[in-house]
Amino acid sequence: MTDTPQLCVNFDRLQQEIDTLATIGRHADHGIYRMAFTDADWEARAWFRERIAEAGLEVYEDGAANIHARYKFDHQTPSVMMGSHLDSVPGAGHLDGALGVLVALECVRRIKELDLPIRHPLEAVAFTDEEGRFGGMPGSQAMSGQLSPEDIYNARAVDGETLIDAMQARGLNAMDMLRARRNPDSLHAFLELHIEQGPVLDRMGIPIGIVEGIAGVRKWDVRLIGAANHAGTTPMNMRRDAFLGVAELAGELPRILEEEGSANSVATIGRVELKPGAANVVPGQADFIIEVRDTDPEVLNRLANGFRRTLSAIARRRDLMFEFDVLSDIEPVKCDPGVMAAIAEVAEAMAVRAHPMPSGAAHDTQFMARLTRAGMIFIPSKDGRSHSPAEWSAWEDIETGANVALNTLYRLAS
Ligand code: HGY
Ligand code: MN
Ligand code: MN
Repeated sequence: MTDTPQLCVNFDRLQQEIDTLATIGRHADHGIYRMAFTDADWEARAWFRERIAEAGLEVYEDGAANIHARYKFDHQTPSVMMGSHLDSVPGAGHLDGALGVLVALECVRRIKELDLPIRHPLEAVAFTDEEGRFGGMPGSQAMSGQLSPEDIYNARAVDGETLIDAMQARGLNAMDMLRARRNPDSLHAFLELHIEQGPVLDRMGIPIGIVEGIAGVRKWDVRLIGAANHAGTTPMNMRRDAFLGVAELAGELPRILEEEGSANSVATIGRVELKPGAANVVPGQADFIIEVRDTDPEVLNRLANGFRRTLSAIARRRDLMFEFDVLSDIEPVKCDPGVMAAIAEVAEAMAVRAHPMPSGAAHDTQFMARLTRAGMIFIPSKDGRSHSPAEWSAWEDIETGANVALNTLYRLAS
């Protein structure tokens, strides 16, 4: 790397685009609400397409509505692809996904502007629904050929809207997602820059993370069914209270993690809905979503079995029934050693400290890693906050990360 001059992004332009994109879908609580296929997501996509055209890059949208910015794409030479997502969780920060998409665009645009010699075409991509509003990560799943017709039929949001209807409302046919699959030979490598969304780099004071592996996620939608009854007249020992079933399972999480999990394991019940939901009615039904994560597939299986055993014991004891649907089943992946080495060499040549580490968050990279050599660059998240309006990264860390990404992309493409 010492022989190649250090390339730099146009940071003023990148900063301006980050600030502009952050206004799309922002609510009064300062959170971003760009959930997949909502108006805000659609507005952000249109804005992104304009930036691509303005940069003189080719705009391409595949059957899964993944938006590509292409440079020197010739439909035969394998590309180097870089990207992330524009969609967000409700009440998100302004950098999760968005930063990776804008840095990818800036890197491709910069290499074009500088007219640098490259051997591989470049693609900057915004993937569809990385946050899994409809379950999984349909955009990168489709591109990597991990999406089946059944997945598409079953994909629905927690509010019941199906992916098919959401895409139809945007004039898209969800079954076209099956056409987004890329031939592995069409890609040379994949790179994603993302905020860490955890506290490690911030605490260590290190500006760059080199991701070694990405945690897998198992997410279930569970319905615990008991019997609604009068809150005043039903004795405690005659209740089939669905909420107490969820509460007991939540109390068991630490034991299950201790017995079946590893140091990387986490489990979250992020959503509970009680029915009928009145203060003076014993809840007859509790719908909740539980997700578990770990970097080791074996541990994920053990945790899943542990939860299922515990849930069925609680249901039996409390005379409850339970049904569950798998919302996401995303396997953990290892990043490509060659791409990791490229990031490390660039960081060293730039005299920037870099720290190899796992990712507790899921990312499009874990599907792209099944298609081609894939790697991720992390930058620090202030106090490790994310999926919250408190999400923040220092501008100098954003600039350092963008320059490491630009030099890594150039290295991979030339
Ligand atoms: O949930 C995640 O880990 C990612 O933000 N989709
Ligand atoms: Mn996220
Ligand atoms: Mn993300």
